[in-house]
Amino acid sequence: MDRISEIYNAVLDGNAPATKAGVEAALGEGLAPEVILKQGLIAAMGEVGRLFEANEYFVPEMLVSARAMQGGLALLKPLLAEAGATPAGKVIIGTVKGDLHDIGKNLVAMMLEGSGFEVVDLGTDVSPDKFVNAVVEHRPHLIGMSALLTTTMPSMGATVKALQEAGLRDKVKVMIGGAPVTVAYSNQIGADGYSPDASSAVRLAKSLAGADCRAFPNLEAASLRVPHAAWAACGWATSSLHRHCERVGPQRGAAVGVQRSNLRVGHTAPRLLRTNRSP
Ligand code: B1M
Repeated sequence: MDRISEIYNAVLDGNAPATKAGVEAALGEGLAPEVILKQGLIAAMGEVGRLFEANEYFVPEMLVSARAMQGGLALLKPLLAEAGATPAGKVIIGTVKGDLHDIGKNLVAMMLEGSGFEVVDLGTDVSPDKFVNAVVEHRPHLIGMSALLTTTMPSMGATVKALQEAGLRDKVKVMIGGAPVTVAYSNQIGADGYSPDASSAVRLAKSLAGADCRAFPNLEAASLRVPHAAWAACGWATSSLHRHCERVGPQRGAAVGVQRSNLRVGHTAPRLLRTNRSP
């Protein structure tokens, strides 16, 4: 088995020592850090996400894989920084004010990191002001907020408002998640998207961070008008779709093979996302 496959399998198995040893050996053999990252760690975390969505992996498996990946990533980070590798995007993430639950947020952060994002984790009990200050300081593509308590969810809305008041709302995308959070709530507070779990959070973050219509390049605007319920069922805030449609405009003839009737079926939309995304 070649070194990259060894690393890939070690992450899939959640085997942290083997992941670390594989990365060390690969570096010793002169493999480029970016190749190890993309073909080993990131590819494996993509597969972990797929297995999670197929109900073959559950939260514990995803956690151990993410931890294994982080061990390997820690070895690569300084080398990637030296080589000036471009991250998929920068995300600021935190659990909102008054809320100390961080297991889900940490998992989302690890999955994002495993997908090539630079993640600034503000921790728990993060106030709207702290999010705003972090946006000023770090200039991220995205803010990710997590809430596990119904009583702390309003802090998500307060943060969106604080971003507006600071004149920063247009400069950063906002995604939210956590057990009590819903797509309806995301729409209500004007967030750009909601995702129900860590693996779909990665997909959402990639699309939002693209900021250039990468999410729906091949869907004609007319199709997008039909399936909002379907997209919403898959965790997309319809407000963000509306904004997106306005930007994209009609892209005629591009929805090759896409049946509008398919779009009414809840989970067809993410598949379209994958198949239609630009490389
Ligand atoms: Co708390 N707690 N807790 N708790 N706790 C819940 C959330 C609760 C549902 C339990 C219950 O009553 N059945 C309940 C909330 C009720 C409600 O508001 N509706 C509750 C309560 C009431 C409380 C306290 C108020 C209890 C008390 O003191 N009286 C208190 C509050 C403290 C505070 O935050 N101020 C409290 C305290 C705690 C502990 C400290 C003991 C501990 C937290 C430890 C920690 O996080 N470090 C804890 C725990 C562990 C839980 C439960 C049991 C598990 C939460 C968890 O980690 N789930 C929880 C009951 C439950 O959920 N069964 C409960 C696993 C995790 C992987 O899932 O966090 O949902 P989750 O994350 C998922 C998705 O939601 C999503 O992806 C993740 C991975 O798939 N996701 C995102 C999460 N964030 C996302 C962000 C995104 C996208 C997706 O984009 C940015």
